Amino acid sequence: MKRTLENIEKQFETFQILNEQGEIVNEEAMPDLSDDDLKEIMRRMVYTRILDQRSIALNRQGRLGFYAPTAGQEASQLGSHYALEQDDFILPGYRDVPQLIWQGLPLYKAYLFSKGHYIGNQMPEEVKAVSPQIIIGAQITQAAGVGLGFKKRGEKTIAITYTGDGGASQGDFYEGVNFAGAFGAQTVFVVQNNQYAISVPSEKQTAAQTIAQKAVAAGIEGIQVDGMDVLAVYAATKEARERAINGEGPTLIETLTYRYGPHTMAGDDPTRYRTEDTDNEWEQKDPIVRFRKYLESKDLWSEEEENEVIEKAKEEIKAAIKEADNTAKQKVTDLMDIMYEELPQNLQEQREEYAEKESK
Ligand SMILES: Cc1ncc(C[n+]2csc(CCOP(=O)(O)OP(=O)(O)O)c2C)c(N)n1
Repeated sequence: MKRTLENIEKQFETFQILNEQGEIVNEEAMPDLSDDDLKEIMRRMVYTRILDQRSIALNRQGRLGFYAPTAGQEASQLGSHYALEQDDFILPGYRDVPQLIWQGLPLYKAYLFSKGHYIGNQMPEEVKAVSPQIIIGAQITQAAGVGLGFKKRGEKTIAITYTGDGGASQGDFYEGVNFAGAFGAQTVFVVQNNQYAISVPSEKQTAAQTIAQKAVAAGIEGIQVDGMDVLAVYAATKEARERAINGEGPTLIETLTYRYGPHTMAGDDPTRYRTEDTDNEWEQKDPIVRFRKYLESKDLWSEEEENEVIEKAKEEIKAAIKEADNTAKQKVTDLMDIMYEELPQNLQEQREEYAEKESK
């Protein structure tokens, strides 16, 4: 029995294409991406790093509400998202706002979500996604269902869901991957293993050496990827997507990554559970630094281009927070109206009362 487990664990080696020095170390796995694609991926990662820095500052100024920092996870988030097609459907967690932005969610709406405004939870029709899930793991079972729906309708689209190592410790995770495997759902499960569920390290959450190997018990394919390597994350997701739409079943992708900042801006202090050495070790693996080195070696990137992205991000962020600030405050009657198509009698009476108060 011990040998069986050891044999399984040995097979889950970390998939990498671009090493920390920005060199291609796995030529045959290199995805087919044009120079324009490579540059676009870099633009998105740089933009997202700025978005994170500005969002943290806006939160500290009291202009945003709930915010979960993303720096360090750009390759996991945006490499996987870049492998999607227009109609693929995202079921994100609270840290996955960047994927929603690149899926087409207007930034001011992301900011309204942060402020707890109902408009921030209303996805525009063309944005194939639900709003970020706060209940850990709940999106995993939903993604299995959405992926099964696509299969039943014969659509060549997938559902992709994101969670963390903590999410992979929840019962919903096991139900979701098992169900998806049993029914051949067109779903890709991405677990961004950023090493901690708030303060609990992943090794305290599971005896398994990898999260990827949990695919084995569900009878689906699983892969552990260097989550700081945007090319590896892209290639793994692309392949998982192809397999899903070709009737070859769902895939579990574990990306090894790190969040540089606190868990959220609501008072978490990472110095209480992480050492500076660990932080430094992970910062050496930075996804943007290594991708920049790679692009520069191919003469595809310059400081000037990077500064252009930074300026554009800053301007768009400024406009978005202004628009969010200028959005009318939500009222009690708004909440009633968005919850019900037809109000029950007792709420109808209350609605009238509130409408009266709100009109003053
Ligand atoms: C069902 C449930 N239990 C507990 C919580 C409180 N909680 C919020 S975030 C979190 C940790 C999640 O960690 P992980 O899935 O690794 O994601 P990360 O925050 O690292 O991205 C917990 C336990 C919750 N939101 N939902």
